[in-house]
Amino acid sequence: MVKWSDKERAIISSIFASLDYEDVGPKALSRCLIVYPWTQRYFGAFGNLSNAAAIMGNPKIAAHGVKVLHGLDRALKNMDNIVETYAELSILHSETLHVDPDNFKLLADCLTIVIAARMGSSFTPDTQLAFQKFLAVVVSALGKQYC
Ligand code: HEG
Repeated sequence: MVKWSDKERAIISSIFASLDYEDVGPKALSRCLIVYPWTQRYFGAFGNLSNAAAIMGNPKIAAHGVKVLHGLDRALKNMDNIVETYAELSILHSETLHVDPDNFKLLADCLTIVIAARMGSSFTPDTQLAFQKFLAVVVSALGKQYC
């Protein structure tokens, strides 16, 4: 089981406490769809994704970005039990949505970049360590029900 130090817990809580879901969620998801265009295949029913501007201005993508970030709240509230917390979401992505689990890491990296850009110099190496550890556990948990 993953161990979290008090410092890591404090850093992760403080990132989420000041998180602007409506800004960061859409930016992270649209960045993922632009930088890794093959991830667009899962969003065929979301309307116009024909270029970067269309993706960034697509309201369905924006709403889904916010939804994904709120999905991370569950991990935040259950940091000592992330695998079980995400069991159902993992099954959904695997068996219903057929999302290649490699894509979880790509979205996590986009989220790190968007948050780092917003936080600027306060995104210290210690902050990055804690946040990427958190996302690595999320990515691993979302991939757990694939086998
Ligand atoms: Mg997923 C649905 C969270 C990565 C594609 N995703 C959802 C939902 C949540 C969620 C909470 C709604 C579930 C429901 O309706 O019950 N997703 C989530 C997280 C992460 C992630 C936390 C990783 C950090 N998702 C992800 C990636 C892709 C993807 C990488 C594809 C590249 N998700 C996807 C699709 C849906 C969801 C296609 C269904 C969207 C819809 O039809 O409304």
